[in-house]
Amino acid sequence: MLEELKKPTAVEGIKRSSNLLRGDLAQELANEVTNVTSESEQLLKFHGIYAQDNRDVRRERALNAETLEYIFMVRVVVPGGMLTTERWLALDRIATNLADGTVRLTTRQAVQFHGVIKNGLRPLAISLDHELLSSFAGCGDVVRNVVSCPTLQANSGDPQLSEIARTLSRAFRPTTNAHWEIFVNGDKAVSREDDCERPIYGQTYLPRKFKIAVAHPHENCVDVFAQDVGLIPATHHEFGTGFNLVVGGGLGRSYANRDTFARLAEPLTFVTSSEVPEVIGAVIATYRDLGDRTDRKRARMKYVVADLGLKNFREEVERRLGRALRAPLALPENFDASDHLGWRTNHDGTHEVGVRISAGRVRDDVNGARVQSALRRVANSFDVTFFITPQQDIVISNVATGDREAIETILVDHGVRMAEELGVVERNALACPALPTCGQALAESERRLPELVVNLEGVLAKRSLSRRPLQLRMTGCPNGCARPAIAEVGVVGRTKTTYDIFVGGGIRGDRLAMLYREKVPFGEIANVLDPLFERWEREGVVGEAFGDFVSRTGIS
Ligand code: SRM
Ligand code: SF4
Repeated sequence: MLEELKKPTAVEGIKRSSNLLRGDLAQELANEVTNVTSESEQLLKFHGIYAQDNRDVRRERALNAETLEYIFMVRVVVPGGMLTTERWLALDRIATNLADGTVRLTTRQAVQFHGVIKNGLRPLAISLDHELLSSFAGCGDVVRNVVSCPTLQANSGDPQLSEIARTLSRAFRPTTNAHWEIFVNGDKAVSREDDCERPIYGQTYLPRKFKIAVAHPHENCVDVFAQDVGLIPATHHEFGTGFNLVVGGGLGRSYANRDTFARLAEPLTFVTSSEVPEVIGAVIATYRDLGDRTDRKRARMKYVVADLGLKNFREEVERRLGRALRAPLALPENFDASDHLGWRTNHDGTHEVGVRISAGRVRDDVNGARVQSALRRVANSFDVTFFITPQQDIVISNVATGDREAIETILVDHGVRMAEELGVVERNALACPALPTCGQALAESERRLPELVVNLEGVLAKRSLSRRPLQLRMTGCPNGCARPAIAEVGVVGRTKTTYDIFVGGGIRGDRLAMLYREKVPFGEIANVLDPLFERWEREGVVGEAFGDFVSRTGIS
């Protein structure tokens, strides 16, 4: 029995026999059926593609004995969230021509298309390739989109720092030609014998996904402690500039498996800039060798670090690196988090403006802001750079002084509200996509975020708290894609109509939130939180954030 439990998962077998991520994908993409086999579903993930179905019509179709409405989600890799205007316009066109019309910005600065049909997958990959973009390695058991603070990239004045997301992305991108053969240039599908993969991945890649983020030295907008590996710029008195490297973070949990938990990353070592790829490589190799390939729910690196303990994990990394790691430096004391919204002036005299995108969904609302048209107009008219933020928003950067007013006019004319007009909860609210696309969603998230924001702002307004920022993060299940486990208020789908409420995290991202109430109906969430707001109003010290207050005083 024990032996049986210890067998590698089916996904391990699929990877091993896939011929470096090819499997039967080419044949399946060419056939008439609208979905793919479950084996191909697993391989598609490595190509940045998720097989989904429209859950809004599941029941109706089942009642009519019809097949599911199969659709695909495609996640485009955008290291550091940086996009030229040409690329932005290409993504916008692809959304219109091949997906559901919306561009979905993710909490890891990537872009997702929803509602793509199977026949659209190759045209979509070809369109991306024209812009030197790709969905390859957007998902799957590999290093995912590397996240980096937009300010670090636009404003550090240090080319190594501003390019680090792209440097790391290149360093750990899988090298198999499978994606280009199958999706982009089908004619070359004969060359597979010559193909090879990075030794760090081999034939079975990593046990699961692997996430890297690079923070600003003073702004933790990337949630650096929620990552498998986080880098925080620091200067060593002896070795000069480099990074504190933290390991073992991750936020996903499963209700079905009590042995799963959210965990914050811990400081492992100080590395100089030139050592970064090598040391992260040794960390990944450690995870590749020691990660649990028998249970995908417990296969993330955070469990290796938690099970071994940091000291033993460190020794494993050192063994693979072939030398001792330095001690980490002290973490920054004044770590805060910018939401990047509103105008600011960069060191080089250019300007940038952060624009809030509700739940990262770029589209024109019928009765609201026409943000998609506004961004299209800006991208067509000005020589600027776009950064997607880890808060699902957009920063229009590199704005010349002479263009600032015209850009603001375009935004305002399209009904886009500027930072100072946003509500206190609205401004810092995140939500995952959940229904109708996500197969794992237990409850609504993105679609009900606006209502929840209004409810919470209403309750705060009844008190004298209507000007106090509150960070809200909502997800449709405990996988935690909008990082609710470290939020001031985390609302996590539990059943179709109820949510678990977590409180006490905060914008510094260095504290896990506590479970406050379970199975709360959606309509009662704001009222259930109100007694805590009442105490915050009455007992909080001046300027104390809600999460800090709850963490200091506890919950009951
Ligand atoms: Fe996520 C799975 C969406 C960031 C933890 N995530 C999924 C899937 C692919 C559902 C699935 O497996 O079938 C979701 C696609 C839904 C859809 O319809 O689009 C999904 N995750 C997202 C995005 C789009 C949320 C968003 O609102 O932006 C984010 C895309 C990131 C990207 O561009 O790569 C996203 N996911 C995260 C984060 C936050 C982060 O990385 O900073 C987390 C928590 C951090 C972590 O990894 O621990 C996260 N997603 C998960 C998990 C839990 C993993 C685990 O450790 O168990 C799953 C489930 C899984 O992998 O099986 C998951
Ligand atoms: Fe889906 Fe759950 Fe992630 Fe939301 S948190 S996108 S419901 S997996």
